[in-house]
Amino acid sequence: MTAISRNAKFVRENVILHNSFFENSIPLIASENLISPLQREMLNSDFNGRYAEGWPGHRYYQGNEYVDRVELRGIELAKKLFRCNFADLRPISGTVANMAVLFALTSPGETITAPALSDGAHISTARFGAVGFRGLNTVTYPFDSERMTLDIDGTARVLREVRPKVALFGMSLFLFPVPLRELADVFNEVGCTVWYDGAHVLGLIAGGQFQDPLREGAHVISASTHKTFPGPNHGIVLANPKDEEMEKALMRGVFPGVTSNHHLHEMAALCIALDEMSRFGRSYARQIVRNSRALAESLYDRGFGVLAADYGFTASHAVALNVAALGGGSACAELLESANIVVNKNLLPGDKSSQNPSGLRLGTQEVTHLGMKTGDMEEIASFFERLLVKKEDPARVRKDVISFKRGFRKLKYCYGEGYPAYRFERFLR
Ligand code: DSN
Repeated sequence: MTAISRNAKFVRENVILHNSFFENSIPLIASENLISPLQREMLNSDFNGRYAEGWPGHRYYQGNEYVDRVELRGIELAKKLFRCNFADLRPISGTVANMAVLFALTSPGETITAPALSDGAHISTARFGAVGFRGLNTVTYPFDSERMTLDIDGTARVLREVRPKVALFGMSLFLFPVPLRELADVFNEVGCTVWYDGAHVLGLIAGGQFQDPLREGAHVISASTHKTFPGPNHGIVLANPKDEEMEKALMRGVFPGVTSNHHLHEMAALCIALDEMSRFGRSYARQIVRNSRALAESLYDRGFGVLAADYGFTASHAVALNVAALGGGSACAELLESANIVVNKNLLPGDKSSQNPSGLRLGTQEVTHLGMKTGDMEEIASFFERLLVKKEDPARVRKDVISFKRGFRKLKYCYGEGYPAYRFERFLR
């Protein structure tokens, strides 16, 4: 048998080191998560190497009998879980889902309305992101940075002034629901299609612990499927289309608009995730929100500048900290990483530099997936205090982080509960 090359060994060793780093770390990036053992099986299957362009039953390739069965079942699961008439499991990421919606619902040269990047919107809403790629202009909504949500009157004014064909909502720093209900009359008056980027909060929506956009005025949700929704790295479009034309446009937007093949192994894993969330989603999402509130409170009690303090800190998986006085987002994130706590620096309203913003964004969806409860958030907050406020030696804090994390290496809220979350399966010696 041919021996494994040095390059191949190098790659594998570094992937194993990465696994081990996360096994010994506290993961608090608000856009990440772990997947269940059954989903891993799907990722490892022959679906990985196959093509299935088109809609199930109307493919351009042979060999898709079982792929079609799986995808059709997944579409049904998604429609049931999110109570909608249309689901497309083919977008290969959240940004690709966004591009598909743009392709379907807009034409170059038009103007859409969207939240501003500096207020926590996703890069695909920016001129240098997918919106610009589609050749669109954007008018942004005013933001209430005390409440960390859209300024309702200002947003209504923008909608009335611009009268966009498409109004986009949804954030990457997503602390509170979008005031869709409050704006519903304006949507009707303007006649716009309401599009909700639900990537960050998809698992909370599935678990009934956040807002329910499709019941509150949104026509379309685009999302990635690996944040609070603990599925594979993939995307999804969900909708109650206004008419058949819109449904067809959404389908065409995904294929042939912005995808060719749709990564069938991920699609199969997504089907499992949809089923798992219909069983475990409610308790998982409930615990995520409890944990983020507990984390925010513990950090606030230790003197941290937790945003939206007068408004309950958060109603989602995310917590935002202003750490400008502690050296800024960049320096604080690096210091935390040196003690095996993984977060990201984040723009806060008013920030200009994305390289050195004043914020940190934290998310509790992954630690919750590993079984942490509100009491464990106290422990995490104390690590933050020791590092960032008391300036304790990161090596000492790191030792305690590793020992704390030993109790949280197994998955919860999925089939095969208790499965080792960081298991690396070697096929070759
Ligand atoms: N950039 C991701 C995030 O961290 O929010 C979303 O795509």
